[in-house]
Amino acid sequence: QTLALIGAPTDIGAGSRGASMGPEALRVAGLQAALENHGLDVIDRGNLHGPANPWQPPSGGYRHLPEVVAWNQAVFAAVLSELQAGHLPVLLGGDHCLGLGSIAAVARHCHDTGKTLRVLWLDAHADFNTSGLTPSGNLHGMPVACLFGLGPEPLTALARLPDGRNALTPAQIRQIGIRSVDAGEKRLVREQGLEVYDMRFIDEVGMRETMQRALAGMDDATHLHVSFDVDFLDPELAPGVDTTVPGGPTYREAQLCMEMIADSGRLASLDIVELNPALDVRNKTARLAVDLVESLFGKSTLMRERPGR
Ligand code: DIR
Ligand code: MN
Ligand code: MN
Ligand code: MN
Repeated sequence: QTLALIGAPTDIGAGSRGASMGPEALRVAGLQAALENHGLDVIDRGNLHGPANPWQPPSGGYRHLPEVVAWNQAVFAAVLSELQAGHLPVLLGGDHCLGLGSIAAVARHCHDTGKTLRVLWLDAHADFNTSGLTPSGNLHGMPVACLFGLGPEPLTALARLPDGRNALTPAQIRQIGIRSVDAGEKRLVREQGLEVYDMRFIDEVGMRETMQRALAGMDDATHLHVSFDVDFLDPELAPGVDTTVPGGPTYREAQLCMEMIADSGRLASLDIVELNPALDVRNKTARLAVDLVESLFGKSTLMRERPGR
């Protein structure tokens, strides 16, 4: 398996500056060497380019929409080209607005190759706002809605498949670790029937049962995409993010989550987003992200049998 690291150094969709330094912080934390030590082939494609952050207030409900579109077009092209080359793309964000371009490319590839897409959205937030619902105008709070066709035309167009369907339907995504959903966003999540394993759910049934449910029903034709917003993690462990929300998964819960995804054997693309080195402490959040991504690619304490699928 060959992994392709794609840096997207921007904070264009976020509410604070700094996620633009995410790709470099992950490199400094040794992402490539960690994965290579684990026997994977890793190519670092360097960074994509896009417009600078003009740091303007929202207009028409969206902040920096033209710039967000440009960055997502670049991400879409880069991710699709790695998939077409048979590589496993790893998007190094950048803020989570880029999940739109990344998953739109994955959905396009699945459409072209007859695969079934399953997305795991690891996040403190549902990222399901629209221009009418958003309290901030920040597009990093809207990528899931855009993938469902709810959003500004240039972004929903990027996420539209050649047959006219949207990139994602509610049945294809599972959200895990959610603990901050805005008032209007809550109603839309309910209305659209999103499958959300929020922190209350994880408290009640545990991470093991949560992941068994989130990963259920996959088969050989499944392309599993993980969109890992680093604010998924408890902020005591991972302070280097823009919007910390207390009460996230512990270190052990996060490890189990990643290990169970690895055991599924289906992981085929990944986003690592929202890491903000300007808010981090001696790069510890980046190092934790690298540690967890190693588990996501199969690192485990012992030589274990992979559970039957
Ligand atoms: C909030 C914060 N729900 C918003 N969102 C995110 O502005 O839409 N923070 N995604 O990471
Ligand atoms: Mn190759
Ligand atoms: Mn997010
Ligand atoms: Mn988040």
